[in-house]
Amino acid sequence: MERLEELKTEAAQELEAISNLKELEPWQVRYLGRKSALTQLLRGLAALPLEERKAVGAAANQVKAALEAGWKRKEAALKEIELAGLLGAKPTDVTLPGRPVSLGRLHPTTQTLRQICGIFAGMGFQVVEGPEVEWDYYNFEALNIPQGHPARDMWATFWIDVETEGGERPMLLRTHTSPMQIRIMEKTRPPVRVVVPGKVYRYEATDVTHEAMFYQIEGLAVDKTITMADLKGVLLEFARHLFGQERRVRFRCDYFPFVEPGMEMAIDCLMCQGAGCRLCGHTGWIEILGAGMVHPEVLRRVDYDPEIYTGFAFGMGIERIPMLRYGIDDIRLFYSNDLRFLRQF
Ligand code: FA5
Repeated sequence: MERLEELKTEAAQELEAISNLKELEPWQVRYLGRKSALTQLLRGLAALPLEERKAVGAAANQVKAALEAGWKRKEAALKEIELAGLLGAKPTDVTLPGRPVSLGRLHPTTQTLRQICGIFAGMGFQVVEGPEVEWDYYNFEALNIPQGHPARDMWATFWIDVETEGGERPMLLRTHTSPMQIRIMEKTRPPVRVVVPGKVYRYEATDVTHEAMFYQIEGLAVDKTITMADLKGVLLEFARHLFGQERRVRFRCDYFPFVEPGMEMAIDCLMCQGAGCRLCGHTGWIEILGAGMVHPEVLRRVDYDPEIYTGFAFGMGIERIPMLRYGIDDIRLFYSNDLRFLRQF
């Protein structure tokens, strides 16, 4: 009991002398911590006879409660002093305006891609992505464009240096998203209905409508009864969703080795509504994509029987769409990271 009294007085005196929060912590450890004299004393209680144990235990708990209360009071007082010190040293002007937080934006290409994927998702297409570094096999060979085929010249290619015994160059940066047609069909059985957004690369001099890196989105549908009418219906629906319900579309023959027949789709000019202006080169029409029915040779390559299955595919450049919508006259603005351009979207 005496030791308890002593402890209480000693602790109170020391607490009194403490003048900042830093010194308070060791005090707490010394008098209330797991190794403190008080804790030891409470542990030693078990050795006492029952009557004494009760009395000493109660007294010890009272001392403990008193020390804890003292500690809390001291802590609150010290915190107040510290805060007052801070406020006094550096007055805060609460009337100052807040610092502006600048908001980021999605790149116009990202916005367009998301919107396009959304439209096709609404028609039941799955969104899939694929590699930008591709094999010659997928980018050309399996798409019915063998070595030496003149159509290879349609896609100026960045080749990748890899050593092979025969001296061929089997790797490249994909020149279009069409290689994903093969990769998807190799892995799945019909019905297939996918769109593939992604970056593609062309070894070309850039100008106002051509970049060396740009985005495309590929579409592919294969099933038992797919016809050209399905292709036209899907693309018309797409064009009206994206460019407005009053849009008209035009299909004309075009050549791509992996489709038969092949075609290009144009929409009537957004600026002149088809009358003819600078934007559409006075034709009234603007081409936006290439498409066609999947070539039987391509289907055979992935082990789809062309007597049973038919399909359509299309591929379109993405940047040209916001260019049309917002009257952007140079594609190179998209990836030159000029914030004055990007902040407008
Ligand atoms: C193709 O790339 C074919 N894979 C499209 C296709 C897919 C046809 C499926 C049939 C079936 P093309 O090379 O025309 O086709 O490119 C398609 C679109 O990409 C063009 O209409 C154009 O919008 C865009 N494009 C082409 N070259 C560039 C370039 N250098 N910079 C920006 N956009 C380009």
